Amino acid sequence: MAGIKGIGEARTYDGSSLRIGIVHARWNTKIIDALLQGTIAELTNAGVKQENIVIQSVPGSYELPFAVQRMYVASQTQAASHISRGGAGSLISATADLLGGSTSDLTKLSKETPSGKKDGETKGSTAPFDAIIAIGALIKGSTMHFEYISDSVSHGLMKVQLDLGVPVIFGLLTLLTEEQGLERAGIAGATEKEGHNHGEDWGKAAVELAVMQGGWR
Ligand code: DLZ
Repeated sequence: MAGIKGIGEARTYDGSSLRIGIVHARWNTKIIDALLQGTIAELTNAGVKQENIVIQSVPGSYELPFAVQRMYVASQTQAASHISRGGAGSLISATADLLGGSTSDLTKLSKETPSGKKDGETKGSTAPFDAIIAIGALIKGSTMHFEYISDSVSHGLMKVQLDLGVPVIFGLLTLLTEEQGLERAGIAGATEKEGHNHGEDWGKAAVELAVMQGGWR
């Protein structure tokens, strides 16, 4: 019998014209790396082109809402300046500038594509993101940090998506133990129980929301 959890039978959505951002925390790297892999696998499975997946890392989950906000605004600014200048700029440096960091942390999975998308063409590297996925793993410790960070990040991500009008996928695991995280990242935990990689659900949710959003515009 199928489990009761998960996103259920999802329709298949074509992600081939989408541009998706991923912002992930670096705390609890083993869990994060597996979640990231699952997310990317599902995005590419849905047809999102590798060059249209842009990944940014931040130190911890607390930084996620700000980074998501900056990343989206940078992509909008980049798109606008591309239109006014009539040439391709670099979203990578625009985002890094807005985040106050260097470009070295901003991973681009492939080469830039030509911008100025027409119907049916590949989306270019200067288009605004259609959805952004925020990924983090918070593990409860002996102080109150877990409660404060979980609460503020959840509210922050909701606020960002409603303020900016772009889907932000909630990829924050709020865990009581590391083992819970390993299971939810699809890695065998201490009990050797294979879990389900929640990153796959987040990839699917991003494509679904991004495609739906196209219809609402
Ligand atoms: C400080 C902290 C702690 C204790 N635990 C975690 C965690 O389990 N997962 C996570 O993503 N981040 C953690 N952090 C770091 C905070 O999110 C944040 O990066 C710092 O407080 C700096 O703002």
